[in-house]
Amino acid sequence: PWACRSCRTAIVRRYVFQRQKIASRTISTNSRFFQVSEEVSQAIAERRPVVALESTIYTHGFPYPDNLALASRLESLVRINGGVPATIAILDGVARVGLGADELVRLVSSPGALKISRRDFGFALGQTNPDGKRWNGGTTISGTMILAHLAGIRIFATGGLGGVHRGAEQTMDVSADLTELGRTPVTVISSGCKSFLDLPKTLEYLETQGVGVAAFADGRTGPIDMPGFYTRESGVRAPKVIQDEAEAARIIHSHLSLGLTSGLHFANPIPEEFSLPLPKMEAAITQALQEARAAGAKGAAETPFVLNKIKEITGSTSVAANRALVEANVIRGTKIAVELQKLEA
Ligand code: PSU
Ligand code: MN
Repeated sequence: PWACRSCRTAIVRRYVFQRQKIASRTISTNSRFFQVSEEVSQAIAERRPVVALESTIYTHGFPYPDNLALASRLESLVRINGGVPATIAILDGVARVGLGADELVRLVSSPGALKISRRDFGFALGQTNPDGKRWNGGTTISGTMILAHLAGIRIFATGGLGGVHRGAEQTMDVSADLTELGRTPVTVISSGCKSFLDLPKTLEYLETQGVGVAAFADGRTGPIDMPGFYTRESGVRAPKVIQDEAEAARIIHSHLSLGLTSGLHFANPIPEEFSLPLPKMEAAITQALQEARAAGAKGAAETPFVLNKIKEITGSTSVAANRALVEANVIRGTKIAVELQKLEA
C-alpha cells in the first residue's frame, strides 16, 4: 500500500516529529492545577531516583492516624534507600506531586476526601465541595500514574493493584488501573491483586493492554506464581520472572528506550513472615463480597468497601500484613529507581 520510498520516509519523519512534539509538550509544574514540590522538581532535574507513592491507600485504606504513620514511614523508607519520595494527591483542588509534612497531615486527616482515578481530575480540580471549599483527594494507582508521568517520574511503589472484578462478564467492572497501565509509561511495583478480584482475567486484560507483567522470584526457584497480595502464591503462574532490582531496571530501561507508551507491573510477594493462610483469606473475601452485594456497594465504592470488610473480618493480622507488604514494595521500588538511574547516567 506504500506509494514510494520517499513518501514512506516522509510519513515516518512526520510521525517521529509528532511524537517528539508530544513528548516535549510540557505542562507547567507550578500552576493553579498542577504543582510539583521544590524537592521533587530538583531531584528530577538532577536525575536522582524519585519514587511515586499513592494516597488512596491513606484516604480510603488505612484509618487516621495509622495512615499518617504509614505515610511518613514510606517516605523515610524511600530516603533511607537512596531515593526521593513523591507522595501524590489532590490538595485544595490542586494536583500535587510531593507533599510537605503539614500537607500530608491535612490530606490523611481530611474527612470527605475523594478517590481520584483518571476520570475524576476535572471534577476534583474544577468543582468545590458542599461547603464551597476546594476538594482534597487520594489518587488511586491510575490517578497517581498520570501525575507521576506528568512530573517525569518512572517508578511507583504501592500495596495492591486494582483488577478485573469477579463477575466482570456481567458488571464490566474493570479497574481503571489496568487501562492506565496500558497508556502511561510508569512502572508499578505492588503485591499483585487481592483475590476478591479475578486474577486470570486481570492478566488477560493487561496482556491486551500491552502491559509487561512479572513477579520477583525473591529466593524461589522453578515456576513462580503471581503473588496474591496477602499470600505469596495464588495458583496463577506469573508471565515473567525477575531475579533482582538490577534486572528490573534493565527491563524498564529497554522498554522506555523504544519509546513505548505503556507501563509495566512488577509484583513483589509479601514477606514470608507476614503472609496469611490462603483458606482463611478466601473465607474472609467470600463474606466481604456477599456483604458488598447486600449493601449495594458498586463501581468506585466497591473496592474500598471490600477492603474495609476484609479488615473487619480478619482484624489486625491483615492490617499488619498490608503494612509490611507496602513497606517491602517501597524498598524494592526505590532500589529499582537507584539501579535505573545508573543505567541512564
Ligand atoms: N487494592 C488494594 N489496596 C488498595 C487499592 C486496591 O489491595 O488500596 C486501591 C488502589 O488505590 C487502587 C484502587 O488503585 O484501590 C483501585 O480501585 P478500583 O478497583 O475502584 O479501580
Ligand atoms: Mn471499579
